[in-house]
Amino acid sequence: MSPVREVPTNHPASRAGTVRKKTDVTTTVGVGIGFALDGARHFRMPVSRPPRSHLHEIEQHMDALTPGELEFFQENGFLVLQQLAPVALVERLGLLTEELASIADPPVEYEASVGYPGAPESQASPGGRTVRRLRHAVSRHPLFLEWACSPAIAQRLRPLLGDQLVLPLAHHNCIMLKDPTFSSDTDWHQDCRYWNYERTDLVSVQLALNDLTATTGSLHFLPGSHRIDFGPDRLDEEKFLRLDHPANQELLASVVETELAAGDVVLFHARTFHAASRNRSDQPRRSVIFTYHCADNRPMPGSRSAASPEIIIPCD
Ligand SMILES: O=C(O)CCC(=O)C(=O)O
Repeated sequence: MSPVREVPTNHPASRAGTVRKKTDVTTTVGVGIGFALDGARHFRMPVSRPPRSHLHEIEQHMDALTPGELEFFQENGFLVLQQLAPVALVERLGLLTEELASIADPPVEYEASVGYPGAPESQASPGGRTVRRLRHAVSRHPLFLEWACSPAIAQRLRPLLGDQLVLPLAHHNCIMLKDPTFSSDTDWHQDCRYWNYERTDLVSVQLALNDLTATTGSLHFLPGSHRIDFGPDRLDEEKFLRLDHPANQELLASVVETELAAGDVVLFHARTFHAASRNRSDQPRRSVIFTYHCADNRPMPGSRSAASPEIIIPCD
């Protein structure tokens, strides 16, 4: 198992991400500077507006979770934080997202690849090249890295996960697009179903870049499901929660639908069952999502979770 180099509290690399590579070589990446994680892959970064730091704005939002918020998350496995991201940052990420969506450099995930309800049947069908996720968000523009490593997020995750946070690049790390014409419903699932860590304790942070509503596509959660052990019979062969299983009925009846405005964030545990509805509006729906774990919760060697570098979040 590879050792993690700890970034001490008050390390001068504060406000910078530190990349943990498979080779155990740890390098510091200045936030605000474009970089390629993989020498073979160079994303076309939008150049119409120069990178501009929003850290001073993010720092104004550095409060930790309140005891009530902490208790809510521990009990329910998700938590909405309204207006966590500064308006200027959200607007800029939104503009970047539109540019990046129009470029749609790989790696991307197409609606047609997931085969979820509502998705085009194949890439040859009408709408078949509709992109659902722009993967590797942090490599597409440094502002996504800046947000992902920001104290606004870290301060809130430390009480949930531990002090030394790590941002895996293998999972989430994507801009989620939901097209008004071609989009899909995501059935009930746990994000940890195909992730491989010593423990399933990861927390994801999804930032709404515009409104995520019942019309544009809302996120639904099954409260407390992160604390339940689900036998394999309660899941289908793709590990979605079975809607027809008697043991799932009470939980399914407890569904909570969230609606997010631009700048709102939802935190959710990797074991929390969640689902999302398709976009039935005439506007694109945009969000960005990252996941985090504690440095002592390592990806399993040889797994997809261990196949990409990870970024050590600087301690404040
Ligand atoms: O549509 C969303 O915002 C979330 C979808 C989701 O849960 C997933 O793709 O894993």
